[in-house]
Parts: sequence; C-alpha cells; structure tokens
Amino acid sequence: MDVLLINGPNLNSLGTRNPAQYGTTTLADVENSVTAQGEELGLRVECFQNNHEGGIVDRIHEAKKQGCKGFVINPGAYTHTSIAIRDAFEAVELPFVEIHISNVHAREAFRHHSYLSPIAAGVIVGCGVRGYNLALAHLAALIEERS
Ligand code: CA2
Repeated sequence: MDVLLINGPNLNSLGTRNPAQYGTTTLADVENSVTAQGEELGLRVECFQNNHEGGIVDRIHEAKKQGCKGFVINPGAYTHTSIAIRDAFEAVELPFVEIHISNVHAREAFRHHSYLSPIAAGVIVGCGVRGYNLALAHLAALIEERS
C-alpha cells in the first residue's frame, strides 16, 4: 500500500442521508474513484472507514509499518476534537492531506477549528466529494517530490 484513504465517523452514511450537505455519492463510490485515480498515478490506495478514534489511531500506526507513504483523511467530527489523531500523524512523520466535503467555514463556529490542519500537508474544504481526488493529486505530487 502506498496511500491510505481514511474516513472518520458517520462517513459510512455518505450518499444515503443529508444530501443537501454531503451530496448523493456513496462512500463506496468515493473509494472506487480514489483507488482508480491511484492506479493511474501508479499508487496503491487502501481505504479505511472507522467510527472510533482509537481505531483510526491504530490504523495510522499500522499503515506506517506497512510502508505507507502518505494519507488522505476526512476525519469527520474528530477534526474538531481529536488531539490523539493529530499525535498519531506527528508520530508517524508521514504527509497527510485533510479533506472536508462541506465548507466547514460556512457552518457552525465549532467546525471552524481543526486540530489537524496546522500539521497537514494540505487542506481541501468545500469542494464536495471531488475534494478527495484533489487531495490525492496533491499527495501524489508530494510523494513524487520526496522520492
Ligand atoms: O464536511 C465534511 O467532510 C465533514 O468532515 C463531515 C463531518 C463533520 O462533522 C465535519 O464538521 C465536516 C460529518 C460527517 C458525517 O457524514 C454524514 C454523511 C451523510 C449523512 C450523514 C452524515
């Protein structure tokens, strides 16, 4: 695996509820699209969705051991609360691109702060699910530059 795509809590419901905020594309659609884009870029993408903070922390550490070169992550609501996920990224010392489907800055004030953004290699916000592809394109360029 070269890149791990991580989706946090509730994103398993993508495309099935709240289409006004998050659209009608399902998580499986997103994962298939990013995996196919990775193949075109010569990157093996693995996908992981988890509703638990510790599960995400564990997967970040495991990915490092598996030789992962970087991450695309939509941390969901953990964006706004999780020092543990930030610490995991600091520990593995690999680049990650943070993506949010909605424009969090146009929403409630509690969504304006991210614990991850200050250490992210890039942040994509408010571009809908296309943001996942934009995030992988940026991460691929970073990985290429570092090789
Ligand atoms: O805009 C984003 O991508 C968010 O990361 C989505 C999170 C939210 O807590 C962040 O502030 C912004 C929520 C994910 C919930 O996903 C659902 C998808 C469809 C239906 C219900 C929830």
